Amino acid sequence: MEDINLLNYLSQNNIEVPDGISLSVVNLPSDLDRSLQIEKAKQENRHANMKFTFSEPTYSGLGDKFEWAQSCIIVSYSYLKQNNFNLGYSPGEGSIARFAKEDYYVPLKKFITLIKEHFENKNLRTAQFIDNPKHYDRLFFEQAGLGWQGKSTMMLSPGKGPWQLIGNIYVEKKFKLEKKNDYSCGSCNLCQISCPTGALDDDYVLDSTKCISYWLQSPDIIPHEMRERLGNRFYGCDECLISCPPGQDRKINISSNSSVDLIEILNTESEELVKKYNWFYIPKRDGDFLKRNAIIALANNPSKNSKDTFLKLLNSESDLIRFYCIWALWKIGEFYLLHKYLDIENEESNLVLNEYQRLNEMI
Ligand code: B12
Ligand code: SF4
Ligand code: SF4
Repeated sequence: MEDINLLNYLSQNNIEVPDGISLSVVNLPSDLDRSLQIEKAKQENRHANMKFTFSEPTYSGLGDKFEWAQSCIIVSYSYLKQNNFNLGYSPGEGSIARFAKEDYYVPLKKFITLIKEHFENKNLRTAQFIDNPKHYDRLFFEQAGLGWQGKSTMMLSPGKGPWQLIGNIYVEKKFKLEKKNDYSCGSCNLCQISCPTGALDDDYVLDSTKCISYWLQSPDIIPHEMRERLGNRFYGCDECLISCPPGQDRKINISSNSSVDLIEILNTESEELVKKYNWFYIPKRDGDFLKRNAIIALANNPSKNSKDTFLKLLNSESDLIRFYCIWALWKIGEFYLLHKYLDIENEESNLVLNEYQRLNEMI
């Protein structure tokens, strides 16, 4: 029987493609393998010790994972059309990158599950991967004709730009392939110029040790120079996406409420924060790391109540919170208050004491 086009197949089987979802397919075996590049990023420590796909590059980067799989369907969800840009922040406001404003993986998972159930009902094998450490999700995107990998390392599509999340499902069925267009960034380098930290200085390569998005989800101590560069970002970073021309056909709304109240976050219990932002990647599922992000963001974009908030948090039981509050008070020029408010004599944490001494020597 002749292979059928994927979209026609879905339509014949009454599977409707929801708004925002794009999909295409590659037939397998593909000979596609990104293991070496992922391993290289690891060797050069550009992976910043992250686990994810770096744990086992020879598997995560491999296209031909299953001998039974005849194709892989690549599904992308374009999340920005339900969103607005927010270019202006008031004092005390933090930002959340657009991909995390809500759990945009839900529509992607729902559609991929629908496809999975369809094939399984026909006794055909499937394997799905959505933001899974065992699969490099960008692997087939270009080959499937959905777009291209940009200098920001983001997968881009005409009209949608980088504002899309990607999932993959391997299936035991072949499809007719679509014509593939030859896209590229050309001489554009706006993402590289826009990146606040130089993390994209080499074309098509990201240095995660310099990436704000990485630091906001890292359990490690954020270096001083990086803390300032985080600006008012509370989770994620969008600079290399906002600057990308293929994704510019979007509504701009300067006064949209796509920001968070940082003091409100700092007044919320850490456990509550983990529940509230349950789709975020939070190290050790410990909400203190979200508070850390909020302290840094508030120090970089202070409001009139910031000082009192930081002073109150000096009584926190968490070393991490006291540690970052010391820096925050230094950043907003109120370090001298620590002599009065921080119980240095009885401070047991070396982390806190070292930070205090280090900043004390700097003023
Ligand atoms: C680890 C990870 C991160 C890390 C590292 C990101 C990175 N670029 O590797 C951090 C925390 C920094 C991160 C940040 C973000 N992430 Co992330 N992340 C992942 C994850 C889990 C693994 C990525 C991975 O394997 N990287 C390994 C490195 C080596 O791959 P790479 O950077 O793509 O490098 C390739 C190129 O350098 C290429 N290459 C080398 N030389 C050359 C030369 C040429 C000419 C070309 C064309 C290519 C090329 O080879 C490498 C391998 O293919 C995936 C989910 C998954 N399971 O795949 C999501 C994923 C990549 N993230 C995603 C998103 C949305 C983001 C953010 C936008 C979130 C935000 N707003 O803050 C940022 C974007 C930062 C950026 N510019 O990439 C999406 C991206 C979707 C898309 N349109 O591409 C993914 C696919 C999740 C998903 N399922 O949708 N992320
Ligand atoms: S997410 Fe931010 S810090 Fe990371 S590469 Fe993009 S612009 Fe640079
Ligand atoms: S900003 Fe320009 S160079 Fe960077 S990914 Fe987008 S099109 Fe490519």
